[in-house]
Amino acid sequence: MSLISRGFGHRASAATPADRLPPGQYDVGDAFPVLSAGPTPRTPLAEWDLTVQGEVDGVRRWTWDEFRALPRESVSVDIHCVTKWSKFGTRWEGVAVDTLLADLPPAAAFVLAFCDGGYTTNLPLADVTGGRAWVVDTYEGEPLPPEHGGPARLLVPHLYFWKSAKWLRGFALSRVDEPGFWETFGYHDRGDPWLEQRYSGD
Ligand SMILES: Nc1nc2c(c(=O)[nH]1)N[C@H]1C(S)=C(S)[C@@H](COP(=O)(O)O)O[C@H]1N2
Ligand SMILES: [Mo]
Repeated sequence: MSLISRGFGHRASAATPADRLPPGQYDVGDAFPVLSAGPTPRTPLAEWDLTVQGEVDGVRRWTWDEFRALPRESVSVDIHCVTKWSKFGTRWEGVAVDTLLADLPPAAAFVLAFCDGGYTTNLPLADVTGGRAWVVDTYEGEPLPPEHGGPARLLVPHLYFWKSAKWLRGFALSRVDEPGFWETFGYHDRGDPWLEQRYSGD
């Protein structure tokens, strides 16, 4: 039960913060907390690449310049961290995951996102396709800062923010769902903030 009646928010506009805050979350306002399980990696762009591998024919690979030349999208989205902060209207630019996974054989149902530094997170293919996930390199019009995942991170705003892997280096496609870093430590396999899927069993 919320202390603010849902009706109150409807006076000003159709989409108010009261409507946009998933259960158990609070609005962090202008702050943008940094949550990293380890040190911030600093891979030079000349050594950076993004790959799609696993159950695909060969490996798809983009250098930084090739990645930057792909069709780009701008998105403004709300993000929700499992530690209960939410941030409204964050603006990002990057490449839709649909673009990276276009024309793949449809055998694989899951992806494991992998990163510099060793972090991983698992997602159903359906959660990173259909215009719902991006690999972003720009935040609020500026290059994505290293502490927030620069040069490039995954952005999957409809799931808790631990699924938005920082320092992304690629996707491993698989027929089987293999838990990533936090999922191995008891976080929920999918992490839908509207269903409060914080921990395994929620
Ligand atoms: N590579 C990597 N990605 C990561 C993490 C991490 O520790 N390493 N932390 C995750 C968690 S738990 C959250 S809440 C968000 C935090 O992103 P931010 O630091 O930009 O707020 O990144 C996610 N992606
Ligand atoms: Mo998190």
